[in-house]
Amino acid sequence: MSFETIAFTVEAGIARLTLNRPDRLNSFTDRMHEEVREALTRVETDPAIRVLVLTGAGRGFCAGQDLNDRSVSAGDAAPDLGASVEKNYKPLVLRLQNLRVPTVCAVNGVAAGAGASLALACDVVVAGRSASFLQAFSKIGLIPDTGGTWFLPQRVGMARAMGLALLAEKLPAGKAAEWGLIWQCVDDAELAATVDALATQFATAPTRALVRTRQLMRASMSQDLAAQLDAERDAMRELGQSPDYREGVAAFMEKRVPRFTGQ
Ligand code: T3D
Repeated sequence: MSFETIAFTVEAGIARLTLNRPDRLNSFTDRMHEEVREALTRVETDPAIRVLVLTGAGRGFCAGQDLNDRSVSAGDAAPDLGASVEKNYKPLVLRLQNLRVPTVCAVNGVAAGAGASLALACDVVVAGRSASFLQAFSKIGLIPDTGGTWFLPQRVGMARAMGLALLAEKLPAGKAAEWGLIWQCVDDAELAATVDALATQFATAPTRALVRTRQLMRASMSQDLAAQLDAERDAMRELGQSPDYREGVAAFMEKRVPRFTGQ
């Protein structure tokens, strides 16, 4: 696969997708959306892939939509942003949330606009200390899209979500971790090694169990305890028949490291 706006590699079960337009802080063009879609299709269809790592090239993670592509000159017709969201940003979030493998986001710098929401759509988010999260939307007359209005209140509570969205102030990575917006903030020099260790752990983990866990956690946002207990029962029934469960129990009994296949 050869790409212009992203880098994509697969090695030892780890797919790495790097947004690669550093001069524009990796903001999204239509081309980048197309290439990300293609990479996600590979992740969805290659059974050897056990984890996806998402990051950005250069000093930023992603600054959301490339505003150069949004002509606002007098006399120009207004862009249909709803069409753009429907075609690009909404499917991107849904695909990540439903991906057949766990996702890790390495936030290497500023994550702004849809770029911030994109990071939050991943299962585990680790940020370098110099990174920040910016709900830039209110500065240009928009709302936090790409799931921003869903992720923020759930993670940090309504008061903080509202302040972040309405004031559009940068939230430093350390505070983002303190507030529970992300999993972890590490020193910049440790980001790559921390994410590599996580990716390696996930690449040898019981993938189906991790993905079912993600589904159940998300389902808990919209159903009561009884329904959640039913869903847990169903997942346990399904996973109890999986090769990885057998292997996990066998390895425990034999006091050895399990060799999970992701099945
Ligand atoms: O439109 C649709 O399809 C609907 C969906 C929309 C989703 C969205 O994401 S809307 C929100 C779009 N994003 C923003 O509003 C963020 C805009 N960027 C910024 O506010 C700042 O760049 C940052 C706070 C992210 C970083 O600031 P700073 O000072 O570290 O860097 P900078 O100098 O502003 O940016 C560096 C370069 O990247 C600069 O180019 P230059 O001057 O060196 O040639 C800047 O123009 C460019 N850049 C940054 N963000 C964008 C961008 N170029 C195009 N689009 C961007 N979003």
